[in-house]
Amino acid sequence: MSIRNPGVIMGILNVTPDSFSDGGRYADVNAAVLAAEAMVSHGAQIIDVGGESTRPGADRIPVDVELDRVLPVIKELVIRGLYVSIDTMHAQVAHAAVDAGASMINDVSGGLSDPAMLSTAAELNVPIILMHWRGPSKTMQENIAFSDVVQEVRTELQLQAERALAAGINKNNIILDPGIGFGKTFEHNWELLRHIDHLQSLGFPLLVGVSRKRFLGHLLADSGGVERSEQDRDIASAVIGAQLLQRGVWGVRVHDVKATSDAIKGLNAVNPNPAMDTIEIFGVRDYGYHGVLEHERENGQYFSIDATLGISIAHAAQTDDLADTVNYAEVSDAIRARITGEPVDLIEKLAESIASDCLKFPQVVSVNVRVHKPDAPIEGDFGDVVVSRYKHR
Ligand code: PMM
Repeated sequence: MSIRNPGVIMGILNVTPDSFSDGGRYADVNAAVLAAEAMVSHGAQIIDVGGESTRPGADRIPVDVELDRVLPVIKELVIRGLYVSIDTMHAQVAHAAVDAGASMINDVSGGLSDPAMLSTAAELNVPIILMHWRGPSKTMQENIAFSDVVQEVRTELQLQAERALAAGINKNNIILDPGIGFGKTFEHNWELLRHIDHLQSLGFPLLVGVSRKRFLGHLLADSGGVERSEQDRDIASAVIGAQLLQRGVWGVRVHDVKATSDAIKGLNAVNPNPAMDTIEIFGVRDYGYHGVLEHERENGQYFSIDATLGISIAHAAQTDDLADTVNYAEVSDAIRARITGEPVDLIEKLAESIASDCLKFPQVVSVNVRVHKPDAPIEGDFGDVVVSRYKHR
């Protein structure tokens, strides 16, 4: 798991008796482990373990209670090789969780609740999610005041990231989150989701959590105005999550991993070319021995490749760091290696192999490869023959 790779599904594992939507379900360790394994089998790359409820109105709990809830579960998940994040506002819990094998910290207060959180994350040198937060769950839905929610959340997230950097956290370890449902009205949540690109332009990976939140209950209310129950909000959660991923957010935090994975697959199938940034490499040319005819195999010919890589360049555009994008020289080397490598009969097969190689670059989400064979054995006057192959993750 690298935080440079987008398209992450984070599965929620709340081990709290009173959590917002699944509280009490995973009270025993075995049930929690089974639920986590099922989420991973459905496509979750991260399991987010939380021991303190953050639902509106929730009271804080002591550190020792939180530790008793999360540590036994984290240990079991880590033994099974799962990538675990600890959802906590307590630096002490974050520390103990990472000592127990957790790989990431998720702080819904963005480091504002516990003054030791940012320095702890810096010392532990693990990725940290900094969520937009203006105050504790107990009172967060009182006195909500934004005049321009998108701009204000953006500015405050930037400030949170700057504080994290000042505390010594590596910039490559920072993930931001708009904090959907935290101190925001339903309309604020929708505004943030509609303008998610504006938050992405901060140049940090963005995690978004809409799953089962109350604004969806309100959206899906029945004709009498009765809100849809929490457990019955998964379809809307999955569709919104999939669309956010297609728009290039780094990750989504969800309860129903299977529904989200299915929604992404469906969306990618009908819309394989979402409006996204691209890097295009044209005319990578070399000599190869592919073809069905004997003379093609013996004498060889030139092949020329174009590749359009679908990739979000927002992060690299801000950081100016080659590590945040694709090194096109390396892509072109990989393409050349295929042209000059093991001969195959069909350029369809060559296109397929090159497309698969391009998708091995972690930031590449989709690729369109065009294989040109200008010297193909075609009678008469002709210019070129081209086979094009599209593939996505
Ligand atoms: N939401 C909840 C809890 N933790 N963490 C992040 N980073 N982002 C969120 O949106 C978020 C969170 C509340 O939902 P839950 O009670 O269902 O976990």
